[in-house]
Amino acid sequence: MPPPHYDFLIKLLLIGDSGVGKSCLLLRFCDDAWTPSFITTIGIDFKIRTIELDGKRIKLQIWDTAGQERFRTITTAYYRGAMGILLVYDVTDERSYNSIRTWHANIEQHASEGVNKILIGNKSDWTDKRAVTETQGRELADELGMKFMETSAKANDGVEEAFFTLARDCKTRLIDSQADSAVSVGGASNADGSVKVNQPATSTSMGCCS
Ligand SMILES: Nc1nc2c(ncn2[C@@H]2O[C@H](COP(=O)(O)OP(=O)(O)OP(=O)(O)O)[C@@H](O)[C@H]2O)c(=O)[nH]1
Ligand SMILES: [Mg+2]
Repeated sequence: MPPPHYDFLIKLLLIGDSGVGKSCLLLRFCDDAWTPSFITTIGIDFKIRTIELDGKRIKLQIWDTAGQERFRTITTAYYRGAMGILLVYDVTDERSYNSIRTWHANIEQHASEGVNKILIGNKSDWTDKRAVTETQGRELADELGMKFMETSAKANDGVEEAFFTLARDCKTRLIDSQADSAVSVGGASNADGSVKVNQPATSTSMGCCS
């Protein structure tokens, strides 16, 4: 079998109210593209982008969920496999900001223990319609124990940083710590020397399936 074109696979998940810009963030990050038209996501979708972190090729499989309530059963099923979650609100829509606590509670209930999270305030370019300040975003993130970043999928502002920050946090938690323990038990890694974390649903380190 030919070797894979990456060292590690990390699964990320985008959640938040409908219309906050989850699909646009994904389109920007994976395809460096932008569309002003709103095509609401039906159920779930995903895109792939391979990035380099600390000299390792990390394949990011990013799941984009539908914000609409009617898809909640389907989308919630994807929480468990996520290693990192982006909780997105729209800085021009206070209601989407107020929903973050509910989204966070859903993560607590359905995602794997210790999953990495980041709070994203999107549409930062839309200054004359802003309804949520950066300080409010930061305070909520602090309260919920998450990192925080404002982004604009439209202006391509902060998008790379947001995904890279979350990917790096996941890598540190899942891969570097596993590599450490593999070394400590005598190098229990793959034949090529890498440690692949691509089965979160069965990994005990993800604390799931109990
Ligand atoms: N001004 C501005 N508009 C944005 C930005 N990101 C997304 N939008 C617009 O917001 C609308 C909704 O974007 P989507 O990415 O489809 O929203 P979503 O969160 O995926 O919505 P669901 O799939 O229904 O959950 C679209 O009309 C986008 O063009 C942004 O950074 N700035
Ligand atoms: Mg969408």
